[in-house]
Amino acid sequence: MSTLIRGGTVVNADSTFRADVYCEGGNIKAIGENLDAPIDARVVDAGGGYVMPGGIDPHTHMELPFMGTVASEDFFTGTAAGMAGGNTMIIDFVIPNPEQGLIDAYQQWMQKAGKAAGDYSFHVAVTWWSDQVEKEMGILTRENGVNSFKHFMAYKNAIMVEDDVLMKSFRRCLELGAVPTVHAENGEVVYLMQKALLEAGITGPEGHPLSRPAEVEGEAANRAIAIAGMVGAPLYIVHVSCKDSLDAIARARSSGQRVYGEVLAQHLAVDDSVYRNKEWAQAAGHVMSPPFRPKHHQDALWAGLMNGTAQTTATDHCCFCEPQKAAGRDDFTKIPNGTAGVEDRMAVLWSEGVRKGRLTPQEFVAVTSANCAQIFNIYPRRGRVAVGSDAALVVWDPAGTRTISAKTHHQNVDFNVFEGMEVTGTCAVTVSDGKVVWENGQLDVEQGVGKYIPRPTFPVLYDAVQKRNEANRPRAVEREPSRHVTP
Ligand code: URQ
Ligand code: ZN
Ligand code: ZN
Repeated sequence: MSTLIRGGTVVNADSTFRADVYCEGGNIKAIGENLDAPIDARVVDAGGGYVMPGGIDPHTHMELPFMGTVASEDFFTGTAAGMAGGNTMIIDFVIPNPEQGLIDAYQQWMQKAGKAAGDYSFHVAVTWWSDQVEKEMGILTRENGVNSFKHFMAYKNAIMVEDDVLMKSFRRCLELGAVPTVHAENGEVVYLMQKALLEAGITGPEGHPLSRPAEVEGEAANRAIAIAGMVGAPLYIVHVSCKDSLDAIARARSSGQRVYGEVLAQHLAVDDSVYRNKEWAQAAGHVMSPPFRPKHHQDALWAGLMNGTAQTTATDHCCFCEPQKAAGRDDFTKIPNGTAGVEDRMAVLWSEGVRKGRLTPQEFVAVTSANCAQIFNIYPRRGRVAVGSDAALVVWDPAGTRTISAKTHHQNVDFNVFEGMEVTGTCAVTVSDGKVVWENGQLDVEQGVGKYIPRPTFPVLYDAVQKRNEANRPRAVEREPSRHVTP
């Protein structure tokens, strides 16, 4: 299988140049002007569009069992929908039940992902702590290509972990050369605020954002940053939704602490007015955590992406159809949390980012693909159009337009938070593993051809950090033996 993408302009995070791109056997074999190709090569006319690295969505939850139900998107439909929007890899989450072995859960999720049409990798969540967890984190990094471990500071009485587990697990991540990541919301405070709101008779979706204001996220972000700083481990904060968390990240980064921020496309484009919609299903359809925020937080998030406080964009694609959301008809705390986005992230980032002068095309590549590949150590295999890199590419039509709708999207869910949004900037062609899987508005995908992408650990950086920790380790003061004689 060989594919020649002709007549495009290559855009990487650090360069833009006119060139054809020739792919063979799943890799990029040649990049240059007026390339020839074998007679049987598939020739794609880029039509002057941008040839960019395929998007990497570092935060999805396909088929997630959660809040008494299972997310409606599976690994086949979810990776396919992503490729319709230019996303050629997801990093999903293995989320063990408390007391469930991490390796047992990893095998469960690998089995589910076997149907994927597009490529995938996994963060593994630490939802409890024991010697077994500590041991299995090591096995997963050494044998299964896992280099990131997730910690939920929210969802009390479910998958939330306390500060002691954060400290132990962050230490273990440092030892292993793995990146600890957190869902930063103070789960104890959320739990109390939920109870108070229900007791006050607020049972509708408008209660959801009231139970988890920005302060709840900012406090947890600060706490996770402080613990990671004491351990000397890097930290990646997922779905940063507010200025409070961004400010915490900016403070940490300005002091030289290695903290990364991820921003969801949804939080960049939708604000908290959606929860005041009189139609219950419309308000409930937007219930996700962290919740949509007052508009000024969107400006802060865009500023964070533009000034480098936040490095990646994602979607936290976690879908529940209206009948599933209805579980919380009389109690907002029972509305399964999550929204869709894997198909629309890149168009929203281009339309709201590049077209409105917030991001350059190169910065678009950085925040949709290259930065994620670097943070999770698969660059330049992914995140770059280069000879030797994977043939996971998009041909982007900067002038293309479409209206986002659940009626036309490829995601397996009956709701879309971007409903009715007219975007400029569309994915014209997607190439995955060197094969054209999206062109002329048609998917050409196959169940099970998606590949697991292992992610190596970071030994060099971590060894240096551990040496620095050792040098700075507090030591007991040498004192003269005490002279007083005990009576
Ligand atoms: O918290 C998450 O990331 C998962 C459970 C998806 N749900 C959500 O509301 N973000
Ligand atoms: Zn989360
Ligand atoms: Zn999530």
